[in-house]
Amino acid sequence: MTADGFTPWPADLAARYEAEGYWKDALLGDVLRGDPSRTALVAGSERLTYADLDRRADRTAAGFLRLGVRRGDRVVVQLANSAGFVVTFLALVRIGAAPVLALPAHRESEIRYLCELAEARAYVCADRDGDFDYRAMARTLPVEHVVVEGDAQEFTPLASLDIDPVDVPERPAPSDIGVLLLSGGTTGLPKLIPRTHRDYVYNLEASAEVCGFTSETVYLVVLPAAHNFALACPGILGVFATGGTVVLAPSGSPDEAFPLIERERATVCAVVPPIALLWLDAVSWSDEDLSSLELLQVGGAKFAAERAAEVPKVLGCAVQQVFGMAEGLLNYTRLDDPSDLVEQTQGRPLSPADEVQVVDGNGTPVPPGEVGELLTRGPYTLRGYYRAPEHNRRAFTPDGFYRTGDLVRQLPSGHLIVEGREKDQINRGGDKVSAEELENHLLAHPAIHDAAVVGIPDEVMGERTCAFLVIREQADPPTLKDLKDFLRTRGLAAYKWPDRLEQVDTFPRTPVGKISKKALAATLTP
Ligand code: J2J
Repeated sequence: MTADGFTPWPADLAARYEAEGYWKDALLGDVLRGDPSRTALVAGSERLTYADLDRRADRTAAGFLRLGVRRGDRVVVQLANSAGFVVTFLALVRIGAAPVLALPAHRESEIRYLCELAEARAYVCADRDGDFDYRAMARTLPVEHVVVEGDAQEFTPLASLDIDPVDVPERPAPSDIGVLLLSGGTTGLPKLIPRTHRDYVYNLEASAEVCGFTSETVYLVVLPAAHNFALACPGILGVFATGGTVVLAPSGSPDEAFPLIERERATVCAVVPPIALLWLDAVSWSDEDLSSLELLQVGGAKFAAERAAEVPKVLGCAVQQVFGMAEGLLNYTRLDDPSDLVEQTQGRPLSPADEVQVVDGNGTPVPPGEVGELLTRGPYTLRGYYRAPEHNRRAFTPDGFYRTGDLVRQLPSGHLIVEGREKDQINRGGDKVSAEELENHLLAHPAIHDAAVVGIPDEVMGERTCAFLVIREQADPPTLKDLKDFLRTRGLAAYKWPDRLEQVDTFPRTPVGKISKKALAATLTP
């Protein structure tokens, strides 16, 4: 690991990725490749051409430079799906400062930690999210500069960074960290994923090619733009690199998304399974014209084969399953795959240079077609989390394969079927909850002696979060509402709060004395 917390690829592999053309001298700031006069971005009432967006990015880059943000700095960015997000992202990567992409749902517990871990030079946020005031939180954060999109109060308005462009003093190198993505997490604290300019450019360009993106593509963003899927798989950046149009929606709710599909003639959208299910239902009661839709990408959590088969019939567009991870490896079903592979698998690796192994508990490859843990390395998969040397020793094999914690089997065609998970994480409709992170917060409650968090099956969300609690003697057991209030006060993002509580006297143990979460989960099934 180098001093800046980044684990590089070994020299021989790096040389190979360069020689074979996966890594080019490419920078994230140069992805705006559309015709200058064409529409690049539609956000609320704003419509920006490629020329407009290019200019806005350069101007805001100048504003960040004036603030003192420089190449090699980190800036925590927490913005909703707005033009401000896109402009801020492009401005920062152009000056070589890495955006740390937080989700709008994150709260003080996550944001403070990210600011500290990344030693962020600045924090960029919206003014509010419903009842929640980001500015009030910002007042307590250990950062030099707070930049606010909207009503900035005492802070720097994002709009004030829009100043005359200047020459960038020090352009980033393609091998620099371009962006820091958030990991779904399996540990007590969130982890950051360093993505270099050149590996992320390869990620988005190769994805755009596999997904058939062209200058005619109109891509509707309904997931948070800060999420890897919506940002670069192929996402917003993949659209920019191929000259199409990005349309930002505030959410995946049919009330908001369907009118935008009709008005903008959207051709592609990426969703998580609960949104796909909602859309399959909503078609019957909504009267918008969705006929422009050509492709629905579904990923983030397992999408059932039966529902995948319904998409073309009900929504009139092709479906693509995407099994991706912010850590790197992306699996896509291909546009010309036979329907059984599209419906029943989660796709195959994007790159010919992706290496995958399916292994048993000893790290030995299982026979072809059998279930095991997925390990991977390749030209766009991280070699280490940012500033996390101890965790990295567990999360990677000695030869640099990332242990995904996903249980899969691989078909002779290379397609993967996700069969389960080994990692201690709940996948709540695509939102990832680290059991350990939630348990640590629960253990801070005065009435709670011990806590174990497990996922329970749910038809819509795939899984929901159940917290098993051992209550201290003589303490009053908290209700679910009490606990949610407690976790809100602790500044934990709401999607990580438990959906259900179960009080127990003791936890079942495995033969080696660890809490048996399997046995706990089994107590809930009839
Ligand atoms: C089952 N599990 C899946 C799928 C992800 C595209 C799509 C998704 C993500 C993402 C992403 C799954 N079926 N189709 O970054 O670019 C679970 C796995 C995986 C974890 C990664 C993208 N698609 N998963 O979901 O970093 O457990 O990325 O390891 O949020 O989601 O989560 P995340």
